[in-house]
Amino acid sequence: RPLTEYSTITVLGFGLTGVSCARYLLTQGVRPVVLDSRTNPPGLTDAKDIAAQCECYFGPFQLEHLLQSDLIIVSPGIDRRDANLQMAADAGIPMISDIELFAWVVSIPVVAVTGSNGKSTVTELTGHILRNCGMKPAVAGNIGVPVLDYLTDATDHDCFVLELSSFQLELVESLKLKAACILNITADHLDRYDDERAYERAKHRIFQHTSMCIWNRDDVKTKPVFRRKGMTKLSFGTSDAAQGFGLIRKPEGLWISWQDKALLKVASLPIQGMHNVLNVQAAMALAYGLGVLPVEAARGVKGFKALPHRCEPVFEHNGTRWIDDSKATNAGAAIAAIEGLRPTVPGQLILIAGGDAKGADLSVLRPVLAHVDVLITLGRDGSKIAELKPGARQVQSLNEAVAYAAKHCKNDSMVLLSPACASLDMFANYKERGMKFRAAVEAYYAHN
Ligand code: UMA
Ligand code: ADP
Repeated sequence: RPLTEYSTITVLGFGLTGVSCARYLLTQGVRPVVLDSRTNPPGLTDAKDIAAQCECYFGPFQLEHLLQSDLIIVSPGIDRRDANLQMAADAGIPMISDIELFAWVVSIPVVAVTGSNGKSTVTELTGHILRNCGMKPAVAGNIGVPVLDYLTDATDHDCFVLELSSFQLELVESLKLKAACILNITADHLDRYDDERAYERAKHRIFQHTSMCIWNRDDVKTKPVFRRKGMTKLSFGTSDAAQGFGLIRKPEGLWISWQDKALLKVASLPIQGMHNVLNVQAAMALAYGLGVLPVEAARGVKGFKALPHRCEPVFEHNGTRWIDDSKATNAGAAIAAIEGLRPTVPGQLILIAGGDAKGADLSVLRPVLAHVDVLITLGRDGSKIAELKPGARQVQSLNEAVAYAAKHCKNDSMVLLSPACASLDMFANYKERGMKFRAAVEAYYAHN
């Protein structure tokens, strides 16, 4: 149904997604109604020109505005369990995400990745591989560039690589993907889901209409649960595998394999840790879904740089490395960082963790905390992590955490900020947390 045939399209939320939806609809000759439950949403400052062309209502959602709509485009940050949204859904008003709207109009091949951790790394790495193999990918989605922005800009691309969150996938019905990957599923966002199964189901929606379903043999929760005509499955993991991507040991070390043949030496990878080995396999698998042979993709990995705030070295003093892993916003990410980095630290491993746990059970951290020498916690749920290790130090600020860590590190130690929690209780976002960490370390050593 052409968009102009809807009488009222409502855009819910006026952040990055809402602004991109409104902008796109305006280019299609549709003047949307825009609602945001905050009186001064980000779009009002960042996209005044768009706001001026829409019918806007800011402040708590009014049911009458929702019921007047015949299509509602919901931003991912808005919980669909909101009572007004439930009533609109009960009234039969269709609700979609910006990704679904994109699916209605996109005309070039699309691949996508979801998972609890590693999505941004795999999305960027897939884009990097494809560019090195002569393609022109548009890299978009949860990574920070709304997908519709690429449809309004006159840009020259031959495929899309999308990072999709569970929130975006909840409201996707018809997205056809050449290949899609679920990297891993560990508990996250339990403040938005009734239970872990609901979160898993949202992730599995990525396989609905996918030609090549890519999953992780080390995490059975990622395995596609149904069969469909024309669908193929491809796996990756740390085991040796006759099909798909795996790992094989040679006298000179570990290699990533493809169909049992050594393809790429792990020691030559530009990103470290076993979690990143899996990320490289997943990115090569997605590129394969677009026709890039693994042997070409392996060459294309070269030159990729770790993204900021993901196990990023930010300072070194007397042989002690300070690592910013602020993007570790759930326990699974922090576990991967600790397990991946511990073998590289001859001295003490000092961990700074804590923040907003988003309702997650943090006790899953207990086994890896045994490999941490000094634990420093902060933030709303810091005490829940401190309880898991005798002798943990609870502090009030990042500056205090840095000063305590600096006093306790000896030569060849590592101080790792890998919070296992979201940042929103103390910072604007994980980027601000990471930048303030780096600034605090630099300031400490400038004065001591
Ligand atoms: N809003 C309401 N009521 C609410 C909640 C939000 O009106 O109850 C409004 C806010 O006032 C704000 C707007 O909705 O004006 C914000 O919308 P949003 O929270 O959906 O965020 P966007 O700015 O549209 O950014 C979203 C993603 N944000 C979330 O999913 C929370 C961005 O992912 C994504 O990059 C962007 O779309 C482009 O696709 C961020 C994220 O934190 C990075 N994602 C989560 C994660 O990675 O864990 C899922
Ligand atoms: P996402 O976009 O899913 O949040 P990122 O690539 O931004 O993923 O990485 C977030 C955090 O997750 C990083 O701090 C990193 O330590 C951890 N991580 C990255 N890849 C993986 C993986 N494959 N498995 C577990 N943890 C990972």
